Amino acid sequence: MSAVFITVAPTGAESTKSDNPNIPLQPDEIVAEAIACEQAGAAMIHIHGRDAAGKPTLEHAVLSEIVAGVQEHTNLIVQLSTGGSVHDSFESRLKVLDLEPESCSLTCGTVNFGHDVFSNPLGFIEELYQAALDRQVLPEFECFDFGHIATLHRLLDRFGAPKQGAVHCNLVMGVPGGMPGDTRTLLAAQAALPQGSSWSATGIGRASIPVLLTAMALGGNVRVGMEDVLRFSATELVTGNAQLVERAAQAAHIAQHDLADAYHARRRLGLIPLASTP
Ligand code: KMH
Ligand code: ZN
Repeated sequence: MSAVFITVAPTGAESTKSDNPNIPLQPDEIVAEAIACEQAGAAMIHIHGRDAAGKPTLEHAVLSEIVAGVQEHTNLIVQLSTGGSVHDSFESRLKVLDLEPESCSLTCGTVNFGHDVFSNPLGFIEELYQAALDRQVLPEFECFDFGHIATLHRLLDRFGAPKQGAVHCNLVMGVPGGMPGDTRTLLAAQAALPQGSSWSATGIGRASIPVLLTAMALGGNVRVGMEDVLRFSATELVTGNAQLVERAAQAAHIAQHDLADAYHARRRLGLIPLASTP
């Protein structure tokens, strides 16, 4: 059986407790969700920070507190968001890399984001990628649209693949303004990725189920979590991130894939050198 891994994105930068009271915002809440999600089958966590009032922040003190808690209590691969919120400056997003996480998100282009714009001009993408390479932080290339995949090809042509690991991409589908989250779009997007790359897919809101099922049918990895979806069904709110991880683990089981834990996901992503295999 082939193995797939699950990333959980528990918080994001957009939703509030009034959207869903179960969303974890404070460091202790995020760490508790991380523990539950690892037990439910997650291998990686994509982290955003919030301040005491619940507003998105890239403050290093907040991010460090979350990372320290996750690392103390879980073995999850830690990925820090460099996307932040649509209001964050390029400078503060770049500075996230000074925390030298194991992985970072790196969005490969600008996209309309509802009525906002998530801005990622080429110069910024290149700077972020070079900083990640310098610090040996493994980027996860976030592609919200087909043009982002074209930019990823250009980035790799110009600067090469990460030396410390795989080219790992996440297809983010169903953002209002990005590519739709349906079967035929996922098939086409996955086929357009650089050959041999590792990939996962994320469906936003109503796209979460079609994207999850299509990714599993293709043997791809998935990202799920309350950053991306707050309703479990038309009539139920998500009760916690572990509920979404459990559903993704069930889908993997039905599709007859093994679940890669954090250790095996690290091996797949080249985060553990083969020479150190026990
Ligand atoms: N919050 C979005 C504007 C990322 O984490 O890298 C950007 C985002 C992507 O969530
Ligand atoms: Zn994010």
